[in-house]
Amino acid sequence: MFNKLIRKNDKRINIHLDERKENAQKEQLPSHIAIIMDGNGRWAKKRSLPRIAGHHEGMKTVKKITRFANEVGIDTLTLYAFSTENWKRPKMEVDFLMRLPEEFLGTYLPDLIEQNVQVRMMGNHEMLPEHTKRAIYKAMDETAKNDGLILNFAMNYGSRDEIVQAVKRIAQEIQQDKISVDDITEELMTKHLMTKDLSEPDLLIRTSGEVRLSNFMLWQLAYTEFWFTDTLWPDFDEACLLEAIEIYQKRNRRYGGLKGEEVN
Ligand code: V07
Repeated sequence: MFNKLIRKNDKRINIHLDERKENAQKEQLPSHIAIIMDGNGRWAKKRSLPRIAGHHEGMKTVKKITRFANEVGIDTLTLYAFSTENWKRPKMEVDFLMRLPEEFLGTYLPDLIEQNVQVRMMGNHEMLPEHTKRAIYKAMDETAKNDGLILNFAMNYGSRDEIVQAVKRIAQEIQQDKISVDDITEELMTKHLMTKDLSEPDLLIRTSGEVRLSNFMLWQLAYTEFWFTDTLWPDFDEACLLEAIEIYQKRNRRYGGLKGEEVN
């Protein structure tokens, strides 16, 4: 009787994080997780702090979650760090955000190298300040040969912008007689997106209670599982990521072999 009770508790919430991690690793993990890191401003407001304090705290969460995702055995982590719409924010806030990659990499690049993480970036790089680009390119360069977790930052990224750019390139190739209209397929489109070297996300997480895609990876998320949480990004931790992974695995078990056939 007593034994039974313990086992029941074990099964539910009281399992230690390490044990939950090991259990998750016994099943199929999401290979690529994409995260919309929302709620930094609200986190700061709740504490009567300026918004930038929330962004700074959010940066620490990036470090924590990157390390943990790598430990669990996730292959790719894509993080929405700066959208094409974020330029509309007050200049002071934009300037602060554009300093975060330098601060993050200044502090953590040696750790990332040690953890065998490969840093990448997707988005329209040209419009980023020189100092921001310099820091990120250096990190990409120094981690290019690493074959652990791919840490892919979406910086000045917008999905419609990405799709328009892909269509323009394809149109140019037709104009130059390199390909014909009949060569345009889903596969060709995929090869012209900024994610051409990455798998599609298996799991999308958005924090802070917003239930929108906000122009993030519209093409790539066609078959992705979505998980939304009210937790604000600076409060997001290892247990939250594990919860998302566990829910993903539970859904996968339910679909059984029907993945891709669930419609109709
Ligand atoms: C940013 C912290 C996380 C919450 C979301 C907004 C604020 C890490 C980076 C970063 C980007 C590129 C890179 C290394 C680190 C970052 C921005 C904002 C613009 F190579 N956090 N973080 N970049 N926030």
